[in-house]
Amino acid sequence: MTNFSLRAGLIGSGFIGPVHLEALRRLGITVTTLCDLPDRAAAAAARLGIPRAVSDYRVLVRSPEVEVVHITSPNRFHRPMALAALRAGKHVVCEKPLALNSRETSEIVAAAHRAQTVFAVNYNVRFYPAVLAMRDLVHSGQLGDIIHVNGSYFQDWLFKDTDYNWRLLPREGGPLRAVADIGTHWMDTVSFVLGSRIAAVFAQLGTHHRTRQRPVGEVETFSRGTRSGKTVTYRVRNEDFASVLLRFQNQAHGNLAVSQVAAGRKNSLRFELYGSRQSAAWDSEKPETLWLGRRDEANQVVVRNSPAFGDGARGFTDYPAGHVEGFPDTFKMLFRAVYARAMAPQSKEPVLHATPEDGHHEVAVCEAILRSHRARAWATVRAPTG
Ligand code: SOE
Repeated sequence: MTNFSLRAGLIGSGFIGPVHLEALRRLGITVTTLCDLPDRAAAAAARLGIPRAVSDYRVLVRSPEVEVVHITSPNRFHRPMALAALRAGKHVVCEKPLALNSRETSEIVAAAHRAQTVFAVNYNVRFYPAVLAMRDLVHSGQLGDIIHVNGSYFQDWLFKDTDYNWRLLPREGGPLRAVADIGTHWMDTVSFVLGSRIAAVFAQLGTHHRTRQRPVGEVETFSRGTRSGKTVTYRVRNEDFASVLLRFQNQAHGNLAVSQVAAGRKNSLRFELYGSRQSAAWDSEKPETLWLGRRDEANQVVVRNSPAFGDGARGFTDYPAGHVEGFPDTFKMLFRAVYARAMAPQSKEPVLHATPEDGHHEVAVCEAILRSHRARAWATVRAPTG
């Protein structure tokens, strides 16, 4: 195991902050400082066993005890926090989507170039061994040319009109919700696997609950309860579900369905690649297996670390086959790659984590999706495509 001497600071202790913390601890990385709102920082730090609590992110990013800043706050804070961390010369791991719009994300891209530190957008799905294996199947030509891609990202934690979280408010999360929150995971993952970004989209957005009940007080992602039990009715201004047709730069065609009101689907990201030689499919709720489809031979379901799984995930799995690796392990693998890069900046290892440019591109795709929905027409993604 690598001995990482770099220390982390964590901004945000909601649903995803503790996931970062746990993965960092599994890697032996010390988290010295937690930043959260003044009324929760000290209690959250005590609960999570983090020695120092602050309520001003500028204090955290300037701290000499923090070399890597993890931003796990609501989306609207990503820009100022990322820019402050970069100005302080820190490495950054920022939650997705990178910021509220492509004007903000392009500022982050420019600042990251100036800072020359490591900056990762936390698209963790890239680091499932099966996703890395799929990528290898594509790049080695085993699937042939990719003709089309099909898939979905479905959840049900916003199924009821009483389900509530900051993501439902455009000023906190941005103009799109389901697409930005989970659709971008799918789009980033598939672009990563194909080695090709999304060039154009045709989208239709839908809102099942036109009004919802907002609790008085805050509610964390995936949690059910409200603190006071009291609610107020409010009008919903972003989508519960979406259907998107996609054209990738390599001309592959895609169709994606996104929903946060799909009863029974807890956190299911699924994609199927149909190539000119064979097909491959994966579902994040069955993370350890890949389906391989053939026209003239038997199809296969292959298990991680078995021969037919291939070599694509080498270095990114720690346990033998049958010892399931899943969601928390993807964070561990992503952070291991980030901290290794930060400690060896001259390394020639390929960069597998999402870069600021990738994060910028995903936000530009979201903007194209909104334009397409409004115009009822194909929309081109307006972002540098490098
Ligand atoms: C909520 O929809 C959420 O926590 C996302 O924000 C995460 O990125 C995803 O991994 C699980 O669902």
